Parts: sequence; C-alpha cells; structure tokens
Amino acid sequence: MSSVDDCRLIDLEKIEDLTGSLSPLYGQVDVPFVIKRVYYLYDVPGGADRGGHAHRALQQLIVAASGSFNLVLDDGRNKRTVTLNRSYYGLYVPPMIWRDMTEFCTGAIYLAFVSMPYEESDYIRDYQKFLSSVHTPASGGGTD
Ligand code: T46
Repeated sequence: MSSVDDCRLIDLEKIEDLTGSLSPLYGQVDVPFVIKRVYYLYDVPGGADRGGHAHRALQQLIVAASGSFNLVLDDGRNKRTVTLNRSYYGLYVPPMIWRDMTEFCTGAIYLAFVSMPYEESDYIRDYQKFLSSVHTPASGGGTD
C-alpha cells in the first residue's frame, strides 16, 4: 500500500538562457512509468480547490507549469501538503493516495503526466470507501 512518503519531488532538468527556460521529461527515465496520457488544468479561479479522490492504479507526475497550488496528500493514516510553484519540479504520486488540490493562484497551470488512459472506474471519489480500501489488508483498492 502506498504511503505519503512515497510521494516524492523529482528534479527535472532545466535548460535556461536569456530567452527563457525549458524542461524535457522522459517516461521511464524521469518518471518510473510509461506515460500514456497528458492533461492540464487551466482557467482555475484563484483560490479554488479541486480533486477529492484517489486512483486505484494510476501513477502521476504533476508539474506546476505556471503559478502555484497545493496538493494535500493522504494515505489514510498520514497527510502531507506539498506546494508546487516551480516548473522544474515534478511531484510523483503513486496509486491509492487521496488528494485534494487547494489554493490555486490565478493563472496556475496544473500539468499531469500519467500512466493510464482516462477510466472512471479507476477513481475512488468517496473518502469512506477510500479509508475502507486502505485499511483492508492486501487490498488493491477493490471495486465500487
Ligand atoms: C487527479 C487530480 C489531481 C476526462 O474526460 N478525461 C480526462 O483525462 C480527465 C483527467 C478528466 N476527464 C473528465 C472527468 C470529469 O468529468 O473531466 C471531468 C473532471 O475530471 P476530474 O474529476 O478527474 O478532475 P479533477 O481536477 O478533480 O482531477 C484531476 C485528475 O483527473 C486526477 O487524475 O489526480 O486532477
């Protein structure tokens, strides 16, 4: 079962010159999975909160491509808040971590590289179900 300590910041390469900065990212090199999908959140109203779910199997690398936001990570026993505000850090989040995204600044862009196509059945959106799943021995997240 994943723990919030398994969520780790990964330093991405930063190539900079007077005209700006660029960070390349390779699946299975910078992130420990094959990248199957990329999505991004934008036009999030300043101060808004999103998230409120866990993924049964999905792994993610999350980057603040612009601006800042917080990720509140919860493994069912411990919580940890990580602020992302630099585009050359990625936060790796393994499966079965409940996450809330809070305090988006105006103009923030949340960029995610993930290990699976979109599948609603991979989401746990009920916190009590999440707690039951992580507190059941040998649970892989179960089904709804
Ligand atoms: C995560 C947090 C931190 C799609 O149709 N395709 C997609 O690839 C995605 C990501 C979403 N959707 C649909 C599903 C929902 O009807 O877009 C709607 C909003 O998605 P969701 O509830 O997942 O949005 P967030 O911002 O709560 O969650 C997102 C990611 O989905 C999720 O993986 O961990 O950011």
